Amino acid sequence: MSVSRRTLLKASAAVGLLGGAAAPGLARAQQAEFSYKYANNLPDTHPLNRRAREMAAAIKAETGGRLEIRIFPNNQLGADTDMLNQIRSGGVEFFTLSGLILATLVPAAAINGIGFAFPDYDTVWKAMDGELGGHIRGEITKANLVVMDKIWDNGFRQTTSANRPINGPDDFKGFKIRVPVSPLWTSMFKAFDAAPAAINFSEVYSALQTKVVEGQENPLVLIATAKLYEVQKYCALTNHMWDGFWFLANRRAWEKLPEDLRAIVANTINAAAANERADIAKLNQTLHDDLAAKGLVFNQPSPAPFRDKLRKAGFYAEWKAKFGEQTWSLLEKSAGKLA
Ligand code: X2X
Repeated sequence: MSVSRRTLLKASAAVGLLGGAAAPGLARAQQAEFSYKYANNLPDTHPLNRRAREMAAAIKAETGGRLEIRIFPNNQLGADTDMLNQIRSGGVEFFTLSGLILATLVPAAAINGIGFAFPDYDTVWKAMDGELGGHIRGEITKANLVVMDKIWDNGFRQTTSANRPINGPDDFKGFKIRVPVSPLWTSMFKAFDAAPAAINFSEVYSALQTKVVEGQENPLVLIATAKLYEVQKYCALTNHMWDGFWFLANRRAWEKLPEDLRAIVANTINAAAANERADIAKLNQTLHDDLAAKGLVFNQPSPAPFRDKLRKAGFYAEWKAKFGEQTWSLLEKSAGKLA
């Protein structure tokens, strides 16, 4: 029997098993030696997903079709806290997650979210591509996850609200604000005397629409791509923290890949991260005007009163003790003295 005839017979047997309708899936399974899932919580139109699609295509091409990465954006496979379980168990092979949410498993990964730590992007990238990021990745590795070198940008976070603008820390008093599911976030908004509610991103639009909460905080790129401006009126440019996404892999799935494939995957993912950072930098130049045109009312409060409020509430002292001397001093080394 010729090879092509044998292959054909095998293929038709498999089609029979799958009921015939799965022919495209079959072609894919035959083609790729490894078919891995990459899940994330962001809209399809966010630069992270645009660059991820490009990245997956490049990996497929450069591995000669041996590794296929299927992308599941927009919480299709569950909310962040579910996906964190899946990346640990191997239910998904790749996942991008905010360090602050990952902190439920790897406490040090929340360090970049300390309020008002970073004055600008230059300081962020020096820290996250340097010693501070290296330290965090070491802790993630100890928790038995694989992490790529370059963190992807989420951004400096801004505060939106439905009924009134946030001009200073006093406006946070009693403010019902959605925060991601993460102890640091809840702690910070409690220090502002706000009323934070921990809600996964998958539920944010509807929580704002149904007024379960009055406001939320996220970078402008997400306020735009997740269309949060449709259910919010005001946007205070609070820049209260910088947040990014670590590109994680399940360890067993990663170690199944031959070393030459791993090198291609890591290089391609890290290159995509660099492009995604540049996309967001570019978008940040126009998003203020774009969102204002869509009806969002902007204000730019001074950061000093917010920082003072956190200091007086004991926020910095509390988290310095929680993170410990090593992690905290690496933050201060790159971003300046805090507490
Ligand atoms: O949940 C959020 O607000 C988001 C999308 O910014 C994060 O993933 C932390």
